[in-house]
Amino acid sequence: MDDCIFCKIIEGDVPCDLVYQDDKLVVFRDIRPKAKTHLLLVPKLHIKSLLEVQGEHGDLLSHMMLVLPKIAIDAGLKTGFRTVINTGPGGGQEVDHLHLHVLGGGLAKF
Ligand code: DGP
Repeated sequence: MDDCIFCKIIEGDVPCDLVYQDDKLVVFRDIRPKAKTHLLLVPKLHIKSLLEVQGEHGDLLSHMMLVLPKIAIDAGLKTGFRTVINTGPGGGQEVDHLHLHVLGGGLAKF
């Protein structure tokens, strides 16, 4: 997607603080962190949001969930972390490329 900032990051056209990548996803630090540690786990495949997820994406979503705790632990979040997926305008999604926020350190309860 030409106008997608996360696709540009995945392509290497926009710099990021990369934490992890494999053939299916990238993880980098959020440019506007909401916690001491704030990572974005982003599939390389451009899926707009959870509203566009199809059955064919099952393996990818499963991979994201399986990689997530390993990434969080490697980032120092050994006692736990928060995951957030904003979806659509009603969910406060700003970047229209599916991504999972991983937050830890200094979190308020909600
Ligand atoms: P969301 O509201 O769930 O769509 O969150 C999008 C997040 O993406 C937001 O916390 C800020 C972050 N973000 C936006 N543009 C960039 C960027 O160019 N680089 C990085 N690292 N993060 C970005």
